[in-house]
Amino acid sequence: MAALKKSGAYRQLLESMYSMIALLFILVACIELCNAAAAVDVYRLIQYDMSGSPFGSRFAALNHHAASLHFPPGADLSRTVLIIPLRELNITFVREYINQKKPLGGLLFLLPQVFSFENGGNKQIHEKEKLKNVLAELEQLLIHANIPYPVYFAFENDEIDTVLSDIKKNDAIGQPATATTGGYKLVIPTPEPKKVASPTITNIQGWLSGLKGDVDANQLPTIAVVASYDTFGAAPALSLGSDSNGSGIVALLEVARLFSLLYSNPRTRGRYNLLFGLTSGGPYNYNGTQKWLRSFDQRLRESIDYAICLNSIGSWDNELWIHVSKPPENAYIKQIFEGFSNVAEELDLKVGLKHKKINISNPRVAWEHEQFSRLRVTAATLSEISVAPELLEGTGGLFDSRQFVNETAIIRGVKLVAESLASLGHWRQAQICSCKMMELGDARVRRGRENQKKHV
Ligand SMILES: *[C@@H]1O[C@H](CO)[C@@H](O)[C@H](O)[C@H]1NC(C)=O
Ligand SMILES: *[C@@H]1O[C@H](CO)[C@@H](O)[C@H](O)[C@H]1NC(C)=O
Ligand SMILES: *[C@@H]1O[C@H](CO)[C@@H](O)[C@H](O)[C@H]1NC(C)=O
Ligand SMILES: *[C@@H]1O[C@H](CO)[C@@H](O)[C@H](O)[C@H]1NC(C)=O
Ligand SMILES: CC(=O)N[C@H]1CO[C@H](CO)[C@@H](O)[C@@H]1O
Repeated sequence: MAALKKSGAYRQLLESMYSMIALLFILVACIELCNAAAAVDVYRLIQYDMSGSPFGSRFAALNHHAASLHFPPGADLSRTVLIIPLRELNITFVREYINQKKPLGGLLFLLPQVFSFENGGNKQIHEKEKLKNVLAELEQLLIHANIPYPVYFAFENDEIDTVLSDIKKNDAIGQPATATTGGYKLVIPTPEPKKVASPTITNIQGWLSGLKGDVDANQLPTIAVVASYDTFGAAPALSLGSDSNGSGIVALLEVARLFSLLYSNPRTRGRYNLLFGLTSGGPYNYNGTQKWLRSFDQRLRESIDYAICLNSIGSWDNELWIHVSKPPENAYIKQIFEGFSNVAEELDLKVGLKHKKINISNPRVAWEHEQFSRLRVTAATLSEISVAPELLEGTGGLFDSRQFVNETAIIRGVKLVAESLASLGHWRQAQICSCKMMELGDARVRRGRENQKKHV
C-alpha cells in the first residue's frame, strides 16, 4: 500500500509532508586502503510536521566516513555515519544518542532480508518475532523524534556485509576512518527534499443494489463495509502495511466479490444495499473516511443501518474484537454483535465486544467507526487489536510485512465477515417482525445462509 503520498488528510496535525525520494544511491567508497566501491539502495527516514513541530529528519544529503558500533570509545562522531545492523541494535544506545542530541554525522540501519518485499527467509519464528519487536521500538523512537542528521535504512546483502566487516576490523584496531587514515565513506548526493504542496485524498467506493419486490433500491436500507488502505511508517517506501491494513482491504475485496456474485442473481440478492468503501488517511484520524462520509447526501447517510469497518485481521489466533462507541444495549449494536458471535461460534472462533465512547472535542479518532459515530451513523470496527491504538501506532510500519501475516487467519476473517453480513442483512427483517416471526426469520436466515454458501 502506498504511503502518505495519497493523503491530503494530514493537514491539520501533519501540517506538511515532504516529497520523499525512496530509492537513493549510496556510494560506499573505500579510500586508499582498497579500490572497492559499492552501491546500495537506501530509504530515507520520513519527515513531517505535527502541530507545527518537525518530526523525523529533514536531512538527506550525506558525505561522511562510516563507522560501526565498535567505534573507539570517546571518538568524535559528528562527521561519522554509524552503520547499525538491526540484529546488533542496542536500542538504549540509539535512544541515548537521539534524546541527548549527541552529535552524529548520520545513521544507516541495516534491515535483515526477512523484512524485504520478496524475501521470506527461513528464519526461526522466535528470531523473526524478536527482530519485529526491536524494529517496532526503533520505528516509534525515530518517528517521534526530531533528528538533526540524515537517517537511512537499507537491506543487508553480501556487499554491504563485506563492507561492514571491513569497517568493524578498522574500528577494532582503533583506527577510525578519516580523510587521512582512509576507510569507507558514505555518499548520498541528493538535493534537499521539497514540501508536498497539497497531497490529494482518494477514497474508492462500490455499490450493490438490493432487491425487495417493487421497492425502489433507494428506499432500502444500506449496510456499509469499509476498510482504510493508507499506511504510515518510518520509511514510506517500506511501509507496506500487510496487516494494517492490507488484511482489512483483502477481506473487503473478497467480501465484495462474493456478494457481487450473490447480487448478480435476483433470487439471491439481499434486501439491503451494500456500500463498500476503501478509505484513505487512516493513520491520521481516518481523515479520508470523514471526507467520504461528508460527501454523502443526507438520504444515503440516513439509509445506512450500520457500517462494519475492517481493521487489522491478519495475525490473530482465536479472538477478534468488535469495537463500538454506542452502548452495547443499542439495538443495532446488539444485532451486529449477535450476528458476528453466532457465526463465530459456528466457525469455532471468538468475538468480544469493546465499548469506548467518542469524545467529539478530541481530534483523535482511534478507530474508523468513530468517524461514522461522529455523524450519528451506527458503526463497528472488527479488529484483532483489543485496545485503541495511539496516533501513528500500528499504522503499517516497517515490520508490518508479508511474513508476519497469517493467511489462515485472513481466510477465517473473510469467512466470518461474509457469513455475518449475510445473516445481519436478514436480521433486520426479523427485528421488525413479531417474536414468532423472528424465529421464522431466524430459520430463514440459516437456510438463506446455506443457499448462499452453495452459491459462494
Ligand atoms: C547498550 O547501550 C547502553 C548505553 O550506551 C550501554 O550502557 C549498554 O551497556 C549497552 N548494552 C549492550 C548489551 O551493549
Ligand atoms: C481532516 O482534514 C481536514 C482538512 O483536509 C481538516 O479540516 C479536518 O479537521 C481533519 N479532520 C480531522 C479529524 O483531523
Ligand atoms: C474530551 O476531549 C477534550 C479535548 O481533548 C478534553 O479536554 C476532555 O477532557 C475530554 N473529555 C472527556 C470526558 O474525556
Ligand atoms: C495462523 O493462524 C491459525 C489460526 O488462525 C493458527 O492455527 C496457526 O498456527 C497460525 N500460523 C502461524 C504460522 O502463526
Ligand atoms: C491494528 C492496526 O494496526 N490497525 C490500523 C489499521 O490502519 C489504520 C490506518 O492505517 C490504523 O489507524 C490502525 O491502527
